[in-house]
Amino acid sequence: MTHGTTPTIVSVEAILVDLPTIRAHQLAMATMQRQTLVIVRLRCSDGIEGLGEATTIGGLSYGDESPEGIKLTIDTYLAPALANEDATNVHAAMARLGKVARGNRFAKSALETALLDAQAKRLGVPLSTLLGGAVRPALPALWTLASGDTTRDIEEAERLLGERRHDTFKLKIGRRALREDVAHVAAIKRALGDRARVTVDVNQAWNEAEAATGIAMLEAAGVDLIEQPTPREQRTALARLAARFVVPIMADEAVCGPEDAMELARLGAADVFALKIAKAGGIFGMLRTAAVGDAAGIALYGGTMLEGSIGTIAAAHGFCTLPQLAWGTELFGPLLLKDDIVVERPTYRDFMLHLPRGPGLGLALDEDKLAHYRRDRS
Ligand code: MUC
Ligand code: MG
Repeated sequence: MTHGTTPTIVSVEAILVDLPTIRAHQLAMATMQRQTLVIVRLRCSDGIEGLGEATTIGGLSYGDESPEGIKLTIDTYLAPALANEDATNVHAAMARLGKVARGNRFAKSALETALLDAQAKRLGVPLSTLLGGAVRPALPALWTLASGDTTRDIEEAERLLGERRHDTFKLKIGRRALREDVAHVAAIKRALGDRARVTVDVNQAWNEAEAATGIAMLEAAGVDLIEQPTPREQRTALARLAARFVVPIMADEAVCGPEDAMELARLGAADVFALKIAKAGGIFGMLRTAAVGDAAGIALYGGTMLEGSIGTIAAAHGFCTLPQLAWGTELFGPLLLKDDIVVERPTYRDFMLHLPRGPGLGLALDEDKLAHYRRDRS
């Protein structure tokens, strides 16, 4: 409930935006030729507008929420619940959304970002300041090699190393036969040597026996980190693999919020947690997940759903406040997109993503680009 001149939420718009990628991006579960962003514009009675983003990978092939479903959920259930509510109280607004909708973490994350962006703009501070302050002004950001071709991936890595843009490369495997995948990774690691770290993401594609074989070979090839080798539900399999190998095992799909983090920590199922604001239902859920990881002595990593600039910078404001972030981030989403819908694209230099310094997210929409790329353009 609101009092006196407290700014209220006037409207919430969810917009589907289709952006082309710079090249095909091949993952175990999908090949992306474009990315669909769900952009949220939250307008307040004091004229302030907050932006948010919910983005997933390959329709419904990665998570439980699709872009179209996220828009429907926001339009039908979440936006009406926020109408005329206090725009300055993010926790109260999110609690209200928790009452009208279970789950739907991606949609809720976009709305939480928009509320935080608006409130930080209102206070005239960067979003990270509203969260308590950044402990690092920039974040290490890796790049994912996923063209589907080993030679092309090596050329891409060499170019990005030369430009001092990325010095860690994540390879998406689990799509081809295990030995083919391992040969691909080993060839890239051999070519890059000690000049770059190489990690792999299997996106749940292996069973436990395949994973045991694959991880042994990847460890021998010098791979630095193995992400989500087995299905997310199979936590004890992940625990056995984590106990068996020296190379760190990272949970991604298996760890969404703090409850998952507790259970994985109890089982000793992961050495590293991949944090994502979308999986956790927002920045605050991500911070709570991180706190469980901290308490359990689990290293942290800033993950992505391959969001565009708005979702990426929202995550960056959260990640830069974490006490530890031992494995850096993969916040390269905007670089995978050919074009953008913000006026000033995020800055990547010296292997880092540098945070904008303006109030809120520090981003402004490019209205012409938005009009051009929105799915419902007339
Ligand atoms: C994932 O599963 O980690 C992150 C980078 C990338 O290429 O895909 C993702 C999603
Ligand atoms: Mg992953």
